[in-house]
Amino acid sequence: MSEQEIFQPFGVDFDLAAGAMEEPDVHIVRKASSMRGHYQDSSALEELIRSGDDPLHYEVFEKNIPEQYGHLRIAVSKLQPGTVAGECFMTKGHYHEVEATAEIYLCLRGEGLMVMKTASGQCELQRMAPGRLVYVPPYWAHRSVNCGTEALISLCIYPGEAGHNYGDIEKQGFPKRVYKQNGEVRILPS
Ligand code: M6P
Ligand code: ZN
Repeated sequence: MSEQEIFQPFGVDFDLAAGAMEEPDVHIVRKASSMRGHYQDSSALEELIRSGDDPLHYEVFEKNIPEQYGHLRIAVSKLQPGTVAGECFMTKGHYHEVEATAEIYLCLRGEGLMVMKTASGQCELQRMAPGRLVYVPPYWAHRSVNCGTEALISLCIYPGEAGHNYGDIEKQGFPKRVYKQNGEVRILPS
């Protein structure tokens, strides 16, 4: 490999208390209307989109790192608190296109759950809280859910070649859903 083709080292600053990546290169915004098909109660989601003027759901801040084998992608995910007919706000969730790739989520702020499933029907949940890291192994689809009252913010690191595969999730979702009623978190079916 010639000197020109070698990717140059760089540093990224984080405000760990705020859970913010300084100077991200990419800012992805998902509003409530991006979540159609994902919540149990689709009319409650439509109502939120209408009455709440399509509120912000979650954001992803990333550095420009090649989506290639050997690299590591760096992202911060920031998921707003709230519920849709009692179901906690969540990300869409995805498998990796290259299924045999893992991901780590280091939670910086908020409280939540990482819901994970395999194509063969296993489903596991892991608690997310500041200072706790969740390891998402290869082959597990993953979705984060905000069970708290402030934004759920995590630093995510995954292989450059991993990619995102939403196919089966848009049709089938995950086997378990997370609700919050009168301040109490419930996972259904229990
Ligand atoms: C994490 C990373 C991102 C991903 C984001 C949102 O920050 O895994 O690559 O885009 O979560 O998740 P989703 O793509 O499922 O909406
Ligand atoms: Zn992922």
